[in-house]
Amino acid sequence: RQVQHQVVLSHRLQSKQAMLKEAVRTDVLTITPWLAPIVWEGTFDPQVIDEAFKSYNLTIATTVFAVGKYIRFLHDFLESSEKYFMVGMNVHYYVFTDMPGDVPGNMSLGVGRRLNILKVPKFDRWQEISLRRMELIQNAIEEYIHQEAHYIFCLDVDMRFHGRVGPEALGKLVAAIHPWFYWYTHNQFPYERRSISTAYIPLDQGDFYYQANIFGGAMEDIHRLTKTCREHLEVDKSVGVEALWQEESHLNWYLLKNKPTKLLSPEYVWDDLRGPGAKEIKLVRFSSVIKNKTEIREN
Ligand code: 5GW
Ligand code: MN
Repeated sequence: RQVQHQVVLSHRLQSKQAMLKEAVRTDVLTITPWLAPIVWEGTFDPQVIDEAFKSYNLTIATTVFAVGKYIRFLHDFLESSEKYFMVGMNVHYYVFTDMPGDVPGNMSLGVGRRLNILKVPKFDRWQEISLRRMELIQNAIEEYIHQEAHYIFCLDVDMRFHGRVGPEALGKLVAAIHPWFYWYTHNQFPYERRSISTAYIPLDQGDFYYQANIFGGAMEDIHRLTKTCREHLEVDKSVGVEALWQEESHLNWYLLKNKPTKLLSPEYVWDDLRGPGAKEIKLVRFSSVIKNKTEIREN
């Protein structure tokens, strides 16, 4: 006993990994039943992560839609992203907008970071945007993003970064746990429950409820995800069905059938409407700003 204890102690002093063991979270789930890590503050060492990724010199593509009045969110989104998102890495933003002239031109971007503007039509119906987002991302991956980046993240624009989102978030297929539903059981998740929809998930199935505000991964994986969701959105449209939470419902279907290799805790997709309250949230990294939905969604 005594000897063993000493071995453990000296090992702890020598190894950073062993020290991390001390910090591992016990108040939340940190690994899925299929052995994908769930990233929470305290489950990784930011310096070790940064060091580990440095030599790969990775490029991360980041898509964000700013159509119509949503262009007003872009400045704060980009400004906060430059402060906290994949700092020290190459980041290529792809801003999809109907108003290229209104994209803030005075943003100063870090070394290795670029902003590309892609013009899209102004959609008449708001349903159109959720229908077209997956398609436009799929096409952009096929046309140029696939050669320009190793990983891709797809983000909502009505968001702001408040804390580090670094390479600890990288993986083959990455999704974030919705900040409103993480204590719910799968039968309570707002999945699409009508079997007529391609996003249908029966009451007895489900792992997590993911929020569509942030998802990402390796290029081929996100290409397949956007292609499948786009096809399903179109099939639904052709029979006059719209899933409960549009592309989020289809994303949840896809991730049930194709398990993500890494999950981001709600630290990575918080909602300002929830306030800072929850004690398991040690650090809000990225969160939805409060918006007047009625005002911003009228043409
Ligand atoms: C407009 C009307 C209804 C719903 C969405 C839109 C809309 C969304 C739009 O007019 N312009 C636009 O650029 N978007 C993009 O879709 C933004 O990137 C936005 O962050 C994303 C998702 O729409 P949200 O943020 O309104 O959805 P929630 O579920 O986060 O509130
Ligand atoms: Mn949003």
